[in-house]
Amino acid sequence: MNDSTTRKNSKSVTLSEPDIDSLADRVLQAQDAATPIGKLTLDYPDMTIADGYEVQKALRARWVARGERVLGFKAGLTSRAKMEQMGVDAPGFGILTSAMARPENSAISVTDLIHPRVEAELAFMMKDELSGSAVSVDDVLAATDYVIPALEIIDSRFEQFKFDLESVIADNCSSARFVTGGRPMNVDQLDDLRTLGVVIEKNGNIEEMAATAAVLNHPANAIIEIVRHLHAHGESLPAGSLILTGGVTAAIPAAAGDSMVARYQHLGSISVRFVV
Ligand code: OOG
Ligand code: MG
Repeated sequence: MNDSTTRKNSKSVTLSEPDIDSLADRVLQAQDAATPIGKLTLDYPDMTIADGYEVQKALRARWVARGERVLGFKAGLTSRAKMEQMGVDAPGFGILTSAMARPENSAISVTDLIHPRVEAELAFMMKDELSGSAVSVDDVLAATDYVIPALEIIDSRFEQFKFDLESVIADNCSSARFVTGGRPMNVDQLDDLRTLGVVIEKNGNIEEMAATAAVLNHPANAIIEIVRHLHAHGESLPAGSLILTGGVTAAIPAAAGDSMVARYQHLGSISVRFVV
């Protein structure tokens, strides 16, 4: 199939501007109507990763035009459990906006979502800007204001939650809602950001558990990847950004009536419940 001679160059944009705009409209419409669509590569089989990011950029422009503020960024598909669950082999990046943020302990309506799933992630709040292609874990930690538990509620716009990397990137990596909570801590208050245990309960039963090293061996590596990604697009990671570094386990489906709690070693717990 895609061997090295036939593999499309993922770095080049191949779609026309009208196609990019119409795909962004298609994804936005699916999101707003909570109605799933086929993955974009069904219609555009030659679409590249770079095309996916162009569609994401057009989607972002539409969100901003209707008043959403960009609060930060998300890395997705950063743990082996997530990659295996979704059948992809590389991380993807997206943006976080004010329309996705929900308070801790809040009731999340499933009526305006298609097939929500919950992920437990370590989130970072940045106090300094990061830029360039050679950022280290120490640079990330020095630029971090605090880390805090997060739950991300993802919701693919694609039928049966099935996609490829090109399509999911165009869909802003399935972003839908997110919650931060528990106990924020400075990184120097924690021995090692790789060895924090996380246990996720659904309706009182433990469903998944992991340590934070599940994310690229160190969740700061997800931020390094985001900074590299931004750098490749001529951007930097601004101070004040919130970053979700990616689910530490496979995502857990949620329906009205479900409650989810993630318990983080040293960082407290965070919960959401789902309603119609
Ligand atoms: C893509 C987004 C994955 C994560 O934390 O890994 C993600 C998906 O699985 O739908 O947000
Ligand atoms: Mg996520």
